Parts: sequence; structure tokens; C-alpha cells
Amino acid sequence: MRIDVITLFPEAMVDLTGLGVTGRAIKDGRVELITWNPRDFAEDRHRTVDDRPYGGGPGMVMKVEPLGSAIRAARKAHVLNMQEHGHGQEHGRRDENTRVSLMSPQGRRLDQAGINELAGRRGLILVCGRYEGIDERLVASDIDEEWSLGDYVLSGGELAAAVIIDAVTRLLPGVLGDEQSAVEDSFMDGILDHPHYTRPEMAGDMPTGGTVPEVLLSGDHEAIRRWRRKQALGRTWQRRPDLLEGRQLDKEAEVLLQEFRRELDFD
Ligand code: 4H7
Repeated sequence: MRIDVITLFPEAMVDLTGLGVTGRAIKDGRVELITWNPRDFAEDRHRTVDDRPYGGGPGMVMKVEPLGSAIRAARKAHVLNMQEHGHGQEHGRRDENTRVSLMSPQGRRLDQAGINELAGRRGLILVCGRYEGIDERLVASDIDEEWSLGDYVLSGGELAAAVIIDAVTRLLPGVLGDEQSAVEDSFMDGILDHPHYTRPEMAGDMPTGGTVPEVLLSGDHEAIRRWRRKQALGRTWQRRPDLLEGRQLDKEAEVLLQEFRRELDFD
């Protein structure tokens, strides 16, 4: 997947995504990360990218021209490969599947369903705002959609863009080995993850007694699968009941959640 990021801090973007799973995906060429700096599109001597807000008030606003030019340059780079359709490369048509997304507190709240949608696209263009935000005329003319991480304020969109890149990259074919497939991840089936344990079997000096649940040591893979699913459902019911509301649980899930409640001395 090709991902273009429009940012005043391209180095920070590369640093954030150059580690771990995303770093590997970029090195292996499964993700092509390209940054565009609006400052490189500013035409005045001081390479100005911001200006004072009309109507007054504190802070600065990102100017239309440099940011708009950077967005359009990135969009132009997203062309369909016409050779695959039997045409010459020079007729490369704009890829309408690739949209320009602004990271913003006004956006659609990001969740795993949104990430799945984004991961299904051929490319992403992520625009990072700074200062007090971007000129609204740019939102109207060059932004296709807005995404928000949640109801809080960040100093810039870069961290939000890095979050999207991380969550999307994990879903791309070949990025996670069979060993740690994304299918097993929390939220892939819309509920929270089960607890995890590793050696030692007895961790001294811990308030809980420091033992590992017996079943995980039993080697009984079916019992382990059921226990994990029960914990996942139980924790979701305890901590995020909203995730279960309006969801039809299958028979096994019903039974497991019932067991979980009973073990807690509920009904
Ligand atoms: C677009 C418009 C995303 C981007 C305004 C981005 C939170 C989120 C930004 C702003 C973001 C999120 C600029 C408004 C800085 C606030 C102090 C970048 N903040 N900002 N101002 N929730 N900030 O996803």
C-alpha cells in the first residue's frame, strides 16, 4: 500500500513509523511511505506556511496555498497502473479509491471497523494539521474525509497519522506472519482481548499469589481456546458493555459468558 503523509515534520513521521512491525513492512516494501512538506511548496522567501486568523484571536492557521499544493502533488502521484488495463502509462488516471484524509478532532471516530475500511484501499493520503488548524476553504476543496482518534486535543495530526499507519499496516497481507496473525487480535471479532501469561509459572511477591491459570498449563488446546474466549467475553462485559450491546452472541459465547458470571458469584 502506498501512504502519503502531508506534514510540517516529515522526520518525526519517519521516526514514528520506522520501528517494529511498521518499520519492517516499510523495509520489505509492503508499505511505501512518502512524506510531503508544505514548506517545500511555499513560494515566498521565508517559506511561510501559517498566518494570523481572520477575526483575531490567539495562534496561527495553516495557509491555503502551500498546504493545498502539497495535497494536490500527493494526489497526482496516486495514479492507476494503466498498463494492467492495456493502456500506456502516460494515460495514468487518478485513483479515486485513494482519498485525502484529515486527522482532526472534528472527524469520524476511528475504530477497528474504520481501520479495516482504510486497509482495504489502494492508497492513503493523510493530512496533518498544526497550529490552530487549517484554513476551512481547504477542507471544502481538498479534503475528502476527516478522522478522529477520540475526544481530545493533540498539538498536531502526526501522532494520529502514525496511529492509522500502524493499525492499517498490521492488516496488510504478509505483514504479520501466520504465527501472530491479526485474526487473533483483540477487536478483530469486536471484543476485548483475553489475558496473557508467560514464564515463570510462579512469580513471587505478587498480590494475586503469582500463579498462572491451570488450564493454560494443561496442553488441552480446546479447553484453552474456550477459557480464552470466556475471559475475552467476560472482560468485555465487565469493562466495555457497550461493545456487546445489540450484538447477537452465538450459543457458545452465551454459555461462556454465563459461566464467567457464575464464577464471579453473580446470578
Ligand atoms: C486539524 C484541525 C487530531 C488537525 C485542528 C488532530 C486531535 C486529533 C489538528 C487541529 C489534532 C484527534 C491543531 C486543533 C492544534 C487543536 C491545538 C491537529 N488533535 N488542531 N490545536 N482527536 N490536532 O484525532
